[in-house]
Amino acid sequence: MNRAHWVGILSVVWVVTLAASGCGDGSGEPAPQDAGQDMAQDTTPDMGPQGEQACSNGVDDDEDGLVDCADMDCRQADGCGPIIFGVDELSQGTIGTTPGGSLHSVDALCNSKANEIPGLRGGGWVAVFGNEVETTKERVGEVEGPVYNTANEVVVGADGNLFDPEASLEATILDRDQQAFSSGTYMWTGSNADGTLPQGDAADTTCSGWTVSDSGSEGVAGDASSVDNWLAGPSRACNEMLGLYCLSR
Ligand SMILES: [Ca+2]
Ligand SMILES: [Ca+2]
Repeated sequence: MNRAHWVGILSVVWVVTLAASGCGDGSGEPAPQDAGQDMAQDTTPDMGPQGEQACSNGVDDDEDGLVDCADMDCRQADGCGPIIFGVDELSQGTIGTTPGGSLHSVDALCNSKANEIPGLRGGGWVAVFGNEVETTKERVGEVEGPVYNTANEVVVGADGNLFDPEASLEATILDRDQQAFSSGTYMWTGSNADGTLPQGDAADTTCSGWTVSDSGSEGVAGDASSVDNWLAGPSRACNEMLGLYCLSR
């Protein structure tokens, strides 16, 4: 076998090896000069992993400038604090439907609304909302900060409490599309700023326990555009279509 034969055989072996590795096109044409370089680049890891890999390691894993809970990737991760959002124009004052009844159907509504937000999951959401059977705070429980809005902005700081009547929110509560509510958008709450039930007749504070939708009755609502009156805003007529705040627990 002469030298020309050996060169021919080695060339065939080289092309077949490249084709088997997925790098050549298998056409028998010589692979481009930079084929080996491209293969090396394909197997080089990206600069950072996809998304924040660990939400409590103090490291910006994906190098996007946002560490742990501050990174949107960590929304709803264990230890990253609850999220609150608002949904407007959901119901007249008849949310409770049953006199003195449970408000769990309202929580189910929050769970279904949360499921519609990309990146969030339903399950464990509660409406920030109360009646004479269960006050808002009894239903929702203690909510220590940090609490985040849907844009992952801190609404209640790490040292704060959602039901602190003296404190303003650090950022407004947003809708499911991370947009602020316009002035004059209200959410039914039936709550004082500290989560307790407002004083007075239920017909004037909770649309009679959230069972009536007449213009002569009223329910306490929060001003969704406000950082101060977001929970305990003005009473609104029970025939208005207002929304709810939903909180992940
Ligand atoms: Ca990050
Ligand atoms: Ca991290």
